[in-house]
Amino acid sequence: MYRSVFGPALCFAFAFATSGGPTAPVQAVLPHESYEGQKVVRVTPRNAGDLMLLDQISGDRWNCGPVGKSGEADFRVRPEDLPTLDRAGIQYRVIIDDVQKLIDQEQAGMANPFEDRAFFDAFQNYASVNSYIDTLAAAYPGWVTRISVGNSIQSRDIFGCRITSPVPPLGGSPRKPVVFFNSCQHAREWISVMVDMYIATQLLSTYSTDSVAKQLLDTYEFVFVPISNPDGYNISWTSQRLWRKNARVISGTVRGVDTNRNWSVGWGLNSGSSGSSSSDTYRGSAPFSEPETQALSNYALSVPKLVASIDFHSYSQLVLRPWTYQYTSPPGKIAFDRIGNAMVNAIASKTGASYEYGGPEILYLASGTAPDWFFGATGAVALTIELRDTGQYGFVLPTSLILPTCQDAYAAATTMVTGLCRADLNRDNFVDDADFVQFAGAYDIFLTNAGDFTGDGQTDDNDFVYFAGAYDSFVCP
Ligand code: 0X9
Ligand code: ZN
Repeated sequence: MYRSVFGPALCFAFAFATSGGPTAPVQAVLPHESYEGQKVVRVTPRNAGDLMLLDQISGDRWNCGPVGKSGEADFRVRPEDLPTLDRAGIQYRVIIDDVQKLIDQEQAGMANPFEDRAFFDAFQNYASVNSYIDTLAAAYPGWVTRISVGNSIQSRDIFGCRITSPVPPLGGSPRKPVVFFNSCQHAREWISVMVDMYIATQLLSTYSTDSVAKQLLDTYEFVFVPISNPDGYNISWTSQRLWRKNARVISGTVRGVDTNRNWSVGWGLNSGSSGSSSSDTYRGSAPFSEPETQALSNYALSVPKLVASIDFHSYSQLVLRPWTYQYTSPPGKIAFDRIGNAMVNAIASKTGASYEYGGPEILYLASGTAPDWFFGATGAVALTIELRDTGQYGFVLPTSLILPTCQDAYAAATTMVTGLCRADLNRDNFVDDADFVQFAGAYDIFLTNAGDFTGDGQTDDNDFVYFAGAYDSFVCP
């Protein structure tokens, strides 16, 4: 029986749901891969030549881009490749000595009898997360609605849920403004799935005791898509633990597209992606060539007013603002900075973990990413969060770090949304006359949703009431 954070009803429902839960009848598409003896090395490439050599030798950079944070990059390599690095004079540090050993430890933990184990004590596969959504919906009828945003290449459901409290939206609006949290575009980043479900769970289970959760669920609707790349996730669970991309077949074999290089804003620009299907950052044949990115973006566009989103990844402990495809500052950078810095401070005071906030200069350029599209195409405040750790375990995080990492993410997510300061339309951190001018402009056009605070897709009298209230407070939180 599972121990449950919700009490006996949900505990029963979850145990039941996982005992014979739905499993997609899709066979494994790739041969099993062993990583025995393979290492992850942290290097400081001196130039493009070093990077090319490392890419050639490794074929698996654990943080995928042209330049690593502080000039560093992590690569998975075979032990027999180390002398080549030595000969080339490339300095490196072994940060993981045997990748397969870590994976074996992870598997051993999973194989233990699940007695008295709660959902967040172990990583969960596609079927378990799928059941968990039903469990949440059953435990909180009227608060949680199961959704499907579409299907993957191999026809797996890209499921999720919408969560809000029964408190009605402002001004008779049919729907509250929406916050969108999606995870696991990258298959091997298992912790991101747990984090997505934890935020949903925590908002619901603390609503009656925590004023922040209450305020958030009363004001917004939250949309969670925990597994944005279900085919890749299945590959990572069944045959190749370190698979990153989706399951796109190219020239007869599953090569995969990096869905986080397939979005239309910035697609293919500035060497922040690859045109080669063998690359881990392959951008696909065209923007939105992949059903997964089509489904997510269409869902986001169907929402009358999207206000914020987080795309969860691992690892490196970073909070990243747009743009990811270019170094040029985004409009409203000052508001991003206020929110991002508040988020890393909130994480530090909640769990003690140290995250860094910044733009592409603290990681690398990545073009065609989800957050650049969310920000560029919908205007929502959009961030990437790279979860734990900083390289000791990388993608193969021990189960003991699931809950602490979930707590990092909950602190970050709630701080982001409470800090939105939506009436600060020009995003200069003050709700003042300049915003009023902008609001009045939107109000005149009426149909634009630029000044839509109620979430009904238009700027009208109800929004004016909201704006007037915010105007009194003047400074953003
Ligand atoms: O490369 C990615 O897609 C993300 N990193 S990961 O290691 N999880 O693959 C980061 C993309 C977002 N941001 C920037 N590069 N600025
Ligand atoms: Zn990622």
